[in-house]
Amino acid sequence: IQLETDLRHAIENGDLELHYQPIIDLENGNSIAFEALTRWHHPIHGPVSPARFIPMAEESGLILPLGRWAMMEACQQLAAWQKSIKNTQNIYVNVNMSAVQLLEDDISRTVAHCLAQSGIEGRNLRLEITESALVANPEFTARCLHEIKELGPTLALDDFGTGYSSLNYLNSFPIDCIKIDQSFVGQVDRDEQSSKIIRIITMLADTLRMSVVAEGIETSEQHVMMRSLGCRYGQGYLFSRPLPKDDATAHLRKQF
Ligand code: G
Ligand code: G
Ligand code: MN
Ligand code: NA
Repeated sequence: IQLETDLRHAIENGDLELHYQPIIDLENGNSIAFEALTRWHHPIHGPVSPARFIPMAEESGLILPLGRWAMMEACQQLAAWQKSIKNTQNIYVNVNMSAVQLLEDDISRTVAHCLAQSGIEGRNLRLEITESALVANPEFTARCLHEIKELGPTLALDDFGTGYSSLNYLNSFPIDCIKIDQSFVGQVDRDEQSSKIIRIITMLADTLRMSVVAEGIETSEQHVMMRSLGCRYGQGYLFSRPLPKDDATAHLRKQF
């Protein structure tokens, strides 16, 4: 409860920070996007893991102000990069969006506000949702997602393969990209079952005209395997950890 109060203050005082993990085109090694990940450095306890404070924020409702802050911050950072670094107009930023935000925030209004304030184009924002977010209230969620898409952003299904959604669901939502969960990627060079599942996911994505991102690539063996299984994009410690914004800026400048 104290931690919850502290998180509320951190949001109000601007004590949260975003780190940015590059998403790589596995064919040429170029960064095509950054996933924004919220970081909290507690004044007493030091860094608190999002695996701890995100669920707490979801239960307490703090995810609404936290989520609005993260989306605005990510959009403004992208706007700053596009202004200061040439030829970055196609770089986009991924922001994680919790089911609670979909159900309880006026999410398309939040998205429209972030785009208007930052000046970035809708197509340069990608929102990541999990399968479980689709299951809670499918009709309402589908409507929200279509409203968001009308503003220009694209949608990625995060942690794919770990949730409960049926394949049937994939087609009922306007999803542009599937992110294969790192639990499959971590096994791909050791376990034939994982590589078969990954192959099926990439074929499915091709059929549905979605792109595929492999999460959690840590070794060059995994990189090679994911490419050969039909996965075009990836992220993971092999390429880069999530970077503080100045390091992400330096990373971009090296490429452009
Ligand atoms: O960055 P890290 O792997 O520690 O993140 C752990 C979890 O927290 C991941 O599932 C990630 O999606 C989630 N997460 C990190 N930042 C945010 C955020 O800003 N909003 C939401 N909803 N989830 C986040
Ligand atoms: O659930 P989501 O995919 O949003 O979570 C992303 C999380 O995965 C972040 O916390 C990020 O720090 C973590 N992550 C990113 N790359 C790697 C990796 O190569 N290995 C591991 N173990 N975690 C990673
Ligand atoms: Mn994610
Ligand atoms: Na994920």
